[in-house]
Amino acid sequence: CVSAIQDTDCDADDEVYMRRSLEIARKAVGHTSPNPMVGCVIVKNGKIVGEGFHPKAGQPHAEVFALREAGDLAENATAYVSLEPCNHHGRTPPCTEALIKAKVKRVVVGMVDPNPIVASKGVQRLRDAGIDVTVRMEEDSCKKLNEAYIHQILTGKPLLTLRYSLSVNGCFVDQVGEGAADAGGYYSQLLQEYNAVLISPTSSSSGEFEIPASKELGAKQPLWIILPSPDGSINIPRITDATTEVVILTDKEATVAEKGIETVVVDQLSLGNILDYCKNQGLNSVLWDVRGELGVYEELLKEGIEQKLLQKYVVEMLPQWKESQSGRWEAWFKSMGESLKLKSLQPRICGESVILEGNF
Ligand code: AOF
Ligand code: ZN
Repeated sequence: CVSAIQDTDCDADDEVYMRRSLEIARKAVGHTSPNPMVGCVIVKNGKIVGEGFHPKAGQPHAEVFALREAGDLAENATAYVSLEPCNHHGRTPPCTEALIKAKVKRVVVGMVDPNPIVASKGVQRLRDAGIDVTVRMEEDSCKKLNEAYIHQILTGKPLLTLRYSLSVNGCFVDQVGEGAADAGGYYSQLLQEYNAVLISPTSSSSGEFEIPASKELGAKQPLWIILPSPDGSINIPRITDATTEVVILTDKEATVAEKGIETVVVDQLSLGNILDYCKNQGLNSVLWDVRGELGVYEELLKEGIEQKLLQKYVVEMLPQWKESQSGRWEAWFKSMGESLKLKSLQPRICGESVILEGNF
């Protein structure tokens, strides 16, 4: 670990407690946007005396819950926080002041908050108050946890991930890994993590496209954003759960007063406009869930790659053989330019599928 200003002695247990902070921060996965996920652990004489995580924007920060639980035991204790404590009045008061008031002796910070209102000022405030501060503990894991928040703060746009499925002979398929193969699998996990899902059912697939019910996903549902299909028609998937949030985003004057689904009309259905809409809804991350042929979205994909609006991909290869159709993906790839280099391939197996994830 490294101190921002000077090296500070690090305890071997520091990493253990920081990993615990990350573990509890993750309890709020999918719920905190536009805020980050943050966990805090307070340790006194080698024992955890308080823990907390930030549950939702507008609610208290992780440090507040952990200090509440620790009570008087926070005095002379060490606080581990996965993100730099804030030093500003936002929806909630500054955590630096709460830590100072509780008389903690040391604060170990996972990563500096890239939010310009905070950006090292929290660390400075704690040091000015005589608190020993260590920064960048398990920093890579802290950054990974909040990659969508960091991306949104630094670029002003939500993080966008492209998802699609392929057969073993390299053709696009409509399905995602299903049933037992996907039990607790990668797709449900994506729906937990992402704040919104972009879908564009075709008229032939809309009846088969069912939005999973909340109970299958745990407490959390992303916002489902329905885009017109490439032929311009707007097709509504089956929605079995009345609590599912769904919106239709279109550039045609709203002809769809579909089953009471909210319809938002934008000037032009560019990826930039779609992401701006998501950002204005306070969303940090968006999953573009493509079923079937990717090539039909050529314009949006070009924009996504050229304007650097697409950050990540998740590709699933299913144990299926599919007759190849026109518009095969090689043609699409050529149109994107062969120089497109993909990074950080992380293959894994989920049920019967192979999942490839990486960055554009
Ligand atoms: C922390 N601990 O648990 C979180 C922090 O509007 P507010 O008051 O919720 O402030 C939001 C900002 O505070 C957010 O953009 C980020 O910079 C920081 N989040 N800070 O000390 C926390 N969630
Ligand atoms: Zn705070």
